[in-house]
Amino acid sequence: MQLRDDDCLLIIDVQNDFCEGGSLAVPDADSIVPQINALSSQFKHVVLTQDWHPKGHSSFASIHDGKQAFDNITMPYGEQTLWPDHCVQGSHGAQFHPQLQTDVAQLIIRKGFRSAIDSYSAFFENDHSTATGLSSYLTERGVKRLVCVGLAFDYCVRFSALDARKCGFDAVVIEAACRGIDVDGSNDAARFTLNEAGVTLLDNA
Ligand code: VGL
Ligand code: ZN
Repeated sequence: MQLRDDDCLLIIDVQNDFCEGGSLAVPDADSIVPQINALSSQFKHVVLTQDWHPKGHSSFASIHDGKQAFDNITMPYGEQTLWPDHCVQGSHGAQFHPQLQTDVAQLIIRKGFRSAIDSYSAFFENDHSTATGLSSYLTERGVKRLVCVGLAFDYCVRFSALDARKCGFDAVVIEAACRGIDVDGSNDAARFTLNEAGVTLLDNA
Protein backbone atom coordinates (compact mmCIF):
# COMPACT_ATOMS: atom_id res chain seq x y z
CA MET A 1 0.00 0.00 0.00
CA GLN A 2 1.00 3.60 -0.61
CA LEU A 3 1.76 5.25 2.72
CA ARG A 4 0.99 8.90 3.39
CA ASP A 5 2.21 11.35 5.99
CA ASP A 6 -1.28 11.47 7.51
CA ASP A 7 -1.40 7.71 8.13
CA CYS A 8 -1.09 6.34 11.65
CA LEU A 9 -0.12 2.75 12.40
CA LEU A 10 -2.25 1.48 15.30
CA ILE A 11 -0.55 -1.54 16.90
CA ILE A 12 -3.12 -3.28 19.02
CA ASP A 13 -2.41 -5.32 22.17
CA VAL A 14 0.80 -7.13 21.17
CA GLN A 15 1.27 -8.22 24.78
CA ASN A 16 2.64 -11.36 26.41
CA ASP A 17 -0.74 -12.69 27.57
CA PHE A 18 -1.98 -12.78 23.95
CA CYS A 19 1.21 -14.48 22.71
CA GLU A 20 2.67 -17.96 23.12
CA GLY A 21 2.57 -19.07 26.75
CA GLY A 22 0.16 -16.27 27.72
CA SER A 23 -3.13 -16.75 29.55
CA LEU A 24 -5.22 -15.78 26.50
CA ALA A 25 -2.79 -16.86 23.81
CA VAL A 26 -3.96 -16.17 20.27
CA PRO A 27 -2.89 -18.93 17.85
CA ASP A 28 0.33 -18.05 15.99
CA ALA A 29 0.42 -14.55 17.49
CA ASP A 30 4.20 -14.35 17.81
CA SER A 31 4.72 -14.63 14.07
CA ILE A 32 3.26 -11.16 13.41
CA VAL A 33 5.88 -9.33 15.47
CA PRO A 34 8.61 -9.13 12.76
CA GLN A 35 6.02 -7.91 10.24
CA ILE A 36 4.77 -5.23 12.60
CA ASN A 37 8.33 -4.05 13.29
CA ALA A 38 9.03 -3.82 9.56
CA LEU A 39 5.88 -1.74 9.12
CA SER A 40 6.26 0.57 12.09
CA SER A 41 9.60 1.94 10.92
CA GLN A 42 7.83 3.32 7.82
CA PHE A 43 5.15 5.37 9.59
CA LYS A 44 5.39 8.92 10.81
CA HIS A 45 2.68 8.32 13.41
CA VAL A 46 2.65 5.16 15.51
CA VAL A 47 0.29 4.43 18.42
CA LEU A 48 0.35 1.33 20.60
CA THR A 49 -2.55 0.02 22.65
CA GLN A 50 -2.13 -1.96 25.84
CA ASP A 51 -4.92 -3.96 27.44
CA TRP A 52 -4.61 -2.91 31.09
CA HIS A 53 -7.02 -4.50 33.55
CA PRO A 54 -7.14 -4.15 37.32
CA LYS A 55 -7.12 -7.45 39.27
CA GLY A 56 -10.62 -8.93 39.44
CA HIS A 57 -11.78 -7.09 36.30
CA SER A 58 -15.44 -7.69 35.43
CA SER A 59 -14.47 -9.35 32.11
CA PHE A 60 -12.63 -12.14 33.98
CA ALA A 61 -14.61 -15.39 34.19
CA SER A 62 -12.90 -16.09 37.52
CA ILE A 63 -14.98 -13.48 39.37
CA HIS A 64 -18.36 -14.78 38.10
CA ASP A 65 -19.66 -17.79 40.03
CA GLY A 66 -20.41 -20.75 37.81
CA LYS A 67 -19.07 -19.08 34.66
CA GLN A 68 -16.23 -20.16 32.45
CA ALA A 69 -13.94 -18.40 30.04
CA PHE A 70 -15.65 -17.70 26.70
CA ASP A 71 -19.15 -17.74 28.27
CA ASN A 72 -21.24 -14.67 27.54
CA ILE A 73 -23.04 -12.57 30.14
CA THR A 74 -25.19 -9.47 30.02
CA MET A 75 -23.63 -6.39 31.58
CA PRO A 76 -25.40 -3.04 32.08
CA TYR A 77 -23.74 -1.88 28.82
CA GLY A 78 -24.64 -5.03 26.83
CA GLU A 79 -23.25 -8.46 25.99
CA GLN A 80 -19.83 -9.30 27.34
CA THR A 81 -17.67 -12.35 26.65
CA LEU A 82 -15.81 -13.60 29.72
CA TRP A 83 -12.07 -14.22 29.48
CA PRO A 84 -9.34 -15.92 31.45
CA ASP A 85 -7.56 -13.43 33.72
CA HIS A 86 -5.21 -11.52 31.41
CA CYS A 87 -3.20 -8.31 31.06
CA VAL A 88 -3.39 -7.43 34.74
CA GLN A 89 -1.85 -4.01 35.36
CA GLY A 90 1.86 -4.28 36.07
CA SER A 91 2.06 -8.03 35.39
CA HIS A 92 4.46 -9.74 32.99
CA GLY A 93 1.48 -10.75 30.84
CA ALA A 94 0.53 -7.11 30.35
CA GLN A 95 3.97 -6.15 29.04
CA PHE A 96 4.55 -5.84 25.31
CA HIS A 97 6.03 -8.82 23.46
CA PRO A 98 9.79 -8.59 24.11
CA GLN A 99 10.61 -8.38 20.39
CA LEU A 100 8.05 -5.68 19.61
CA GLN A 101 9.77 -2.44 18.65
CA THR A 102 8.01 0.05 20.93
CA ASP A 103 10.43 3.01 20.75
CA VAL A 104 8.90 4.20 17.47
CA ALA A 105 5.51 4.91 19.12
CA GLN A 106 4.54 8.41 20.19
CA LEU A 107 1.58 7.30 22.30
CA ILE A 108 0.54 4.26 24.30
CA ILE A 109 -3.19 4.06 24.94
CA ARG A 110 -4.11 1.88 27.91
CA LYS A 111 -7.63 0.52 27.94
CA GLY A 112 -9.88 -1.68 30.04
CA PHE A 113 -8.61 -0.03 33.23
CA ARG A 114 -12.06 0.47 34.76
CA SER A 115 -13.22 -2.59 36.71
CA ALA A 116 -16.86 -2.38 35.67
CA ILE A 117 -16.39 -2.08 31.92
CA ASP A 118 -14.31 -3.77 29.25
CA SER A 119 -12.74 -1.94 26.32
CA TYR A 120 -11.96 -3.79 23.11
CA SER A 121 -11.66 -0.67 20.98
CA ALA A 122 -8.85 1.84 21.20
CA PHE A 123 -11.45 4.61 20.79
CA PHE A 124 -14.44 3.73 23.00
CA GLU A 125 -15.05 1.38 25.90
CA ASN A 126 -17.57 -1.43 25.40
CA ASP A 127 -20.52 0.89 26.18
CA HIS A 128 -19.60 2.45 22.78
CA SER A 129 -19.75 5.93 24.32
CA THR A 130 -16.95 6.39 26.89
CA ALA A 131 -14.07 7.83 24.84
CA THR A 132 -10.40 6.98 25.42
CA GLY A 133 -9.29 10.32 23.95
CA LEU A 134 -7.57 8.71 20.96
CA SER A 135 -9.83 10.29 18.34
CA SER A 136 -9.06 13.83 19.52
CA TYR A 137 -5.35 13.07 19.76
CA LEU A 138 -5.24 11.79 16.18
CA THR A 139 -7.30 14.70 14.87
CA GLU A 140 -5.01 17.23 16.53
CA ARG A 141 -2.01 15.52 14.95
CA GLY A 142 -3.58 15.68 11.49
CA VAL A 143 -4.05 11.94 11.04
CA LYS A 144 -6.57 10.93 8.39
CA ARG A 145 -6.15 7.17 8.07
CA LEU A 146 -5.60 4.37 10.57
CA VAL A 147 -3.69 1.26 9.56
CA CYS A 148 -4.57 -1.38 12.13
CA VAL A 149 -2.51 -4.46 13.04
CA GLY A 150 -2.13 -6.70 16.08
CA LEU A 151 -4.27 -8.82 18.39
CA ALA A 152 -6.84 -10.04 18.38
CA PHE A 153 -8.17 -9.62 14.84
CA ASP A 154 -11.76 -10.52 15.83
CA TYR A 155 -11.93 -8.45 19.03
CA CYS A 156 -9.71 -5.47 19.66
CA VAL A 157 -8.54 -4.97 16.07
CA ARG A 158 -12.09 -5.34 14.75
CA PHE A 159 -13.66 -2.87 17.18
CA SER A 160 -10.82 -0.38 16.87
CA ALA A 161 -11.13 -0.31 13.07
CA LEU A 162 -14.93 0.01 13.25
CA ASP A 163 -14.65 2.89 15.70
CA ALA A 164 -11.99 4.55 13.55
CA ARG A 165 -14.64 4.73 10.81
CA LYS A 166 -17.25 6.03 13.30
CA CYS A 167 -14.82 8.79 14.28
CA GLY A 168 -14.46 9.79 10.62
CA PHE A 169 -11.07 8.29 9.80
CA ASP A 170 -10.30 6.03 6.88
CA ALA A 171 -9.30 2.60 8.12
CA VAL A 172 -7.26 -0.29 6.79
CA VAL A 173 -6.62 -3.65 8.47
CA ILE A 174 -3.59 -5.63 7.31
CA GLU A 175 -4.64 -9.21 7.99
CA ALA A 176 -1.16 -10.71 7.60
CA ALA A 177 -0.13 -8.66 10.64
CA CYS A 178 -3.11 -9.77 12.77
CA ARG A 179 -4.18 -13.04 14.37
CA GLY A 180 -7.65 -13.92 15.70
CA ILE A 181 -9.00 -15.86 18.68
CA ASP A 182 -11.83 -17.23 16.46
CA VAL A 183 -14.62 -17.99 18.94
CA ASP A 184 -17.82 -19.25 17.21
CA GLY A 185 -16.90 -17.92 13.78
CA SER A 186 -15.76 -14.54 15.07
CA ASN A 187 -13.01 -14.19 12.45
CA ASP A 188 -15.56 -14.40 9.61
CA ALA A 189 -17.98 -12.14 11.48
CA ALA A 190 -15.18 -9.61 11.85
CA ARG A 191 -14.41 -9.65 8.11
CA PHE A 192 -18.09 -9.16 7.32
CA THR A 193 -18.65 -6.23 9.68
CA LEU A 194 -15.38 -4.57 8.68
CA ASN A 195 -16.29 -4.75 4.99
CA GLU A 196 -19.76 -3.39 5.69
CA ALA A 197 -18.31 -0.43 7.60
CA GLY A 198 -16.00 0.51 4.75
CA VAL A 199 -12.79 -0.71 6.35
CA THR A 200 -10.26 -1.85 3.74
CA LEU A 201 -9.05 -5.38 4.49
CA LEU A 202 -5.65 -6.11 2.96
CA ASP A 203 -3.99 -9.53 3.01
CA ASN A 204 -0.58 -7.91 3.07
CA ALA A 205 0.96 -4.49 3.35
C1 VGL B 1 -8.74 -8.68 23.73
C2 VGL B 1 -10.22 -10.11 24.70
C3 VGL B 1 -10.07 -9.48 25.92
C4 VGL B 1 -8.00 -8.26 22.49
C5 VGL B 1 -8.57 -8.02 24.93
O1 VGL B 1 -6.93 -7.63 22.61
O2 VGL B 1 -8.50 -8.57 21.39
N1 VGL B 1 -9.57 -9.71 23.62
N2 VGL B 1 -9.24 -8.45 26.02
ZN1 ZN C 1 -8.86 -7.65 27.92
